[in-house]
Amino acid sequence: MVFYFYKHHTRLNMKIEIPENKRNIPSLFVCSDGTEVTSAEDWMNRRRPEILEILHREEYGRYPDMSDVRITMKVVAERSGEKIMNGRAVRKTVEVESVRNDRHFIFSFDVFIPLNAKKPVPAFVEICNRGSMNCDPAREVLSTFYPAETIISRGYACAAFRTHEVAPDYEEGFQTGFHRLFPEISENRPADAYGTLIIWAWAASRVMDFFEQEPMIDEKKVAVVGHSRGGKTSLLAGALDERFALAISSCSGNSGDAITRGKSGETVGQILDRFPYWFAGNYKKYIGHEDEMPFDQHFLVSLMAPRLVYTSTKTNDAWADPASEFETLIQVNPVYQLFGLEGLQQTERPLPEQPLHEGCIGHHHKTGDHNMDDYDWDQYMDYTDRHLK
Ligand code: GTR
Repeated sequence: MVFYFYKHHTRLNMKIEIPENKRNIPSLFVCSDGTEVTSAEDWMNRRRPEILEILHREEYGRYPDMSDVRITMKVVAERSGEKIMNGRAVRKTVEVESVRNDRHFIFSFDVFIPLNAKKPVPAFVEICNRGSMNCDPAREVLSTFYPAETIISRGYACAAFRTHEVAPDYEEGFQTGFHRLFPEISENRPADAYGTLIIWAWAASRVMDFFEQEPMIDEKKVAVVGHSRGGKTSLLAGALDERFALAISSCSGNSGDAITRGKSGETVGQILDRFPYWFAGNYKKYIGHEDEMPFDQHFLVSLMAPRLVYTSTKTNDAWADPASEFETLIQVNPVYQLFGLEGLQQTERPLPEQPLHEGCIGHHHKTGDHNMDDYDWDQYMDYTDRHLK
């Protein structure tokens, strides 16, 4: 289907190309009252909030009412000098404390900011869902999962937080970390109560709060990055917090960047069998009934428009399913066209090692296994150099 309409507020007589719907996924463009979205304003004012609501209710859950939570943030340590990245960066350790009645919880993150910058720099927030050695603030252990030295030398600031400090990544009845603040919800969880992924996304927003206060970081140019369960979280963080200019998701697959209907590899049943606590209870309704979901994962990625989104996959990651991951981008592409923007530069899936960097939707597919490594990071930074610098 191709339809044309004229938008006064953007540059062009836009052509919106709706891709073939081979997997029978719900339309991004038809609102719940049956009317069609015809402009970028309509998307932002009507359809986007509906999509967000569906994802909260059916898949990821909602944030609790946080109006009685007092959140304070402080820099508890600041170091620079030869021992911190050979004198190239300052390291700030930030503690975020949340207090509700007599309950509180703290998590921390470390920020590196290049010292030679003449003006505020763009920045990355890494959601570190792996062991702390993958984002070691002391930089004793270096990992390509978070190449902070390279990020600094390319003129960016970066921060990483450890998901397990925010909310545990195992089933423990929602008792520790963030969950400590809301015992009444842990005891009697509504079917649309927050899962763990959305709480990790909340933590990414707290890092953004710090960036807004930090004079040497340009908070308008921040990318949130994550891999696998962290990649599901980075898309969710970008969807929920429009302060992020870019969301980068590595190998996020099921319940992340891959269309669920017709997907190979991991299913909704399999993810919920191992990680039920990542999601709202309502998601269980769709085990074995994926065709009845009033959404699919293109809903999640579409929420980034008109901001930037980048996904990457690996040839051997059959569990995540690269073809279904790319299908999501094809389906989201027309949302960018609605804004008069180029989404995907091509709708054929690229060969491995042929990154797509031109449009607002970036993507690469690399030879290898389920991982986020230095090749991926080089691509992410090439893309941000081009679109954010
Ligand atoms: C897997 C899970 C995937 C992905 C992965 C990871 O076991 O089934 O959805 O999140 O973990 O985070 O590495």
